[in-house]
Amino acid sequence: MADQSKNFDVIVVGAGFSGLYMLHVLRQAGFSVRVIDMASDVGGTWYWNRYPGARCDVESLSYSYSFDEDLQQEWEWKERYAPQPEILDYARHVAERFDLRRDIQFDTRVTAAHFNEDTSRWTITTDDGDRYSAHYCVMATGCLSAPRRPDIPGAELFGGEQYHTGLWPHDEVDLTGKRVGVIGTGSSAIQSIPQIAKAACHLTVFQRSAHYSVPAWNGPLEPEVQNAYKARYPEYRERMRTSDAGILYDTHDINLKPAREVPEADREREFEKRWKKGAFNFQNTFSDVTKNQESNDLYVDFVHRKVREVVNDAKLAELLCATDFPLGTKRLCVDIDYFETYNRDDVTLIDLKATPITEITEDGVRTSAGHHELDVIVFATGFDAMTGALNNIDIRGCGGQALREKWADGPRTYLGLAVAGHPNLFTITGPGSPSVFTNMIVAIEQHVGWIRDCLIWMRDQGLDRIEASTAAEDEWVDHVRQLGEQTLYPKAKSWYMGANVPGKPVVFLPYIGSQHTYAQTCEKIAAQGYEGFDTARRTSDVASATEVDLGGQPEAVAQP
Ligand code: FAD
Ligand code: N01
Repeated sequence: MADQSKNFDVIVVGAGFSGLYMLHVLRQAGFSVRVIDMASDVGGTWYWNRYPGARCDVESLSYSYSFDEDLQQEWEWKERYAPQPEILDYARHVAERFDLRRDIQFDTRVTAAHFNEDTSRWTITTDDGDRYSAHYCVMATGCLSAPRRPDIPGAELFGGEQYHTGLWPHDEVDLTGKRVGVIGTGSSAIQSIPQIAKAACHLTVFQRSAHYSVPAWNGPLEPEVQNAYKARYPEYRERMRTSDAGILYDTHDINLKPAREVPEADREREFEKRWKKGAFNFQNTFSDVTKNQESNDLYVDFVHRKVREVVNDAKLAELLCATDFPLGTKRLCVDIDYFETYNRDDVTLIDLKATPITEITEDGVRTSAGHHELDVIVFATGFDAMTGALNNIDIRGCGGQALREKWADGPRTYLGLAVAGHPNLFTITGPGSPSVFTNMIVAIEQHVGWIRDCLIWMRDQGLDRIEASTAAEDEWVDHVRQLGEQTLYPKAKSWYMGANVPGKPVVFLPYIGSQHTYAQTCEKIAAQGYEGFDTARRTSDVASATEVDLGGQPEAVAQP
C-alpha cells in the first residue's frame, strides 16, 4: 500500500530564505510540497550563525523579500544592518504570516536523493531512514551552510569549549572572564572579535591572512528614514533587480570610471565619500576594482592608510593590512570597531604566517613560537561553500550517476539551476549562478520565480521530465569560467574559487556577470521553450504522484 503522506509533487531541501519562498509559491501554484530541513526552525543561515556580532552586510531594508507588498511595508527593521536575532525573527514572521510551517519537516537531514528513470521521480532518503517520493526535487541547501573546521592535530584533546561560528550553540555562551582564542579573520571573525573581546578576559586572534574591512557605520534605523524608503519600495526593488549585484547604490558618474583614470585628488575625495557611506558602497566607488590590478592597488593603498590611522601600534597595524590578495577577491568584510579592538590591552594578534599553529593541546593552541593557554576556541574558519551542502547528500541521477563524482573536477551546471543527467532537479543559487555576488535575496527570488514558472509550464504542456542538455551545460560552464578569468578573483585563495578547502578543485564557482544580465538570460531561455533543456513525457506508466510505494527497503542503486 503506497504511503501517500510521503508522495509529493516537489520536495524542497532547506528552509532558509530560498526554501521558504519556494514553498510559498509552489503551494500557491497548486503543487503539493514538503520542505525538509535539519535545523529545528526556519531561517537557514540565520538559524545557524548565532555567534556574537552576527548581522547582515547588505542593508536590512534591501536584504528582505520583495514579493509581498504588505510584508515589506509592515515589517519594521530596527537597525541599518539587522543583527542575526532580528533576521531570524523576520524569517519566523514570514513562516507564520504565510502559514508555511505545516509543510516543513524540521530536525531531519536529507542523506540521499536518487532519480528513478522509470517513474521520472526522485526518492529522497532522510537520516531517520524515511523515504519520500517527489516528481521534482529542489535543493535550497544554501551556499554557505556546510561549516568547515581545519584538521589541526590534537583538537580532540582540548579540554575547554570549542565552537564554530556557523554552528553556534542556541543556549547562551558565557565568555565572561574566559581566555578565548579565535582562529580566522574572515567576515565571521571580524564581526565577532569586537564582541568577544568585550566579554573575554583575554582574546587571542590567530590570523593567517589579514582581510580588508570597511566600517558598516551601523545605527538605529530612524522611522522617517524607514518610511521614506518604504514609500519608494516599488522603484527601489526594481532598481535592485535590474542592477549588477542586487544592491541599491547611488547612481553616480564616477563609479562608471576606472579608478586609475581618475585624477588623484578626485579619487581620494570619492574614496573618502564612499568609505563614509560604508560597506559595499566603498568597493563600488569605481568600475574596475576586481578587474584591474593597478586600480585595485589604489583601493588597497587607501584602506591600508585607514588601518594605520586606527591601530595605535605601528607593527600591529602592518600585520592587519591585507596584502595576500586583491581587494574584493575575497568577500569584503564589513565591521563595527574591528581594527579599534586591537588597541585593547587584552587582545593579542598572532601572525600565523610567521608562526603557524602546530597543534591544539589540552589547554590551548601551540604555534611554532609558543603555547597560548585558552578556555575557549572559536573556529571562524568558514565553509565548504557553494558545493559543500550538495555534495554532503548522495545525489544520483540517470544511471545512478553520483553528483559528487560528476563534480569531482568542479561543479558543472546549466545556469546554476540544473544539472545534465539529473532530470527534475533544481538548485537555488547553485554554482554557476550570481548567488554570492549579489544581495542574495534578489538572486533567490529570481531563481524561485524561474523554477515555479518552469514547473507550471511543464504541467501545462503535459510534460514530466526536464533535464539540462550536456551541450548547454558545457557551454555555460565555459562561459562562467571565461568570465571569471577576466577578473582578479583567481588571484585569491578564496572560497569563491574553492581554494579554502584542501583537496577541493580550484575553479571559479559563482557567475560573475551581472545579476540583471543573468536574469535576462534565464528569462530568454524560458521564453524560447526552455532552450538548452530536454523535456519528455513519462517514460512508463508505472507511477503517478499518489501511487509510488515507499514501503520496504531502499532500492539498490547502480554504481556508475
Ligand atoms: P541557507 O540560509 O543556508 O539555508 C539552507 C538550509 O538548508 C539550512 O537551514 C540547512 O540546515 C538546510 N540544509 C542543508 N543541507 C541539508 C540537508 N542535507 N538536509 C536537510 N537540510 C539541509 N547574504 C547576503 O546577501 N547579505 C548578507 O548580509 C549576508 N550575510 C551573511 C552572513 C552570514 C554569517 C552568512 C554565513 C551568510 C550571509 N549571507 C548574506 C549569505 C546567506 O547565506 C544568504 O543571504 C541566504 O540567507 C541564503 O539562504 P538559503 O535559504 O539559500 O540558504
Ligand atoms: O569564512 P571565511 P567566514 N588556520 O572563509 C581562516 C559570509 N558571511 O565564515 O584567509 C588558520 O571568509 C581563513 O584564513 P585565510 C560572507 O559571504 C557574511 O568568515 O584562508 N586560519 C580566514 O581568515 C563570507 O565571505 C557575513 O588565510 C584558517 C577564515 O578562517 C562567508 O560567509 C558574516 C584556517 C575563514 O574566513 C564566509 O565567512 C559572516 C587554518 N587552518 C559570513 N582555515 C557578513 O558580514 C581557515 N582559516 C554579512
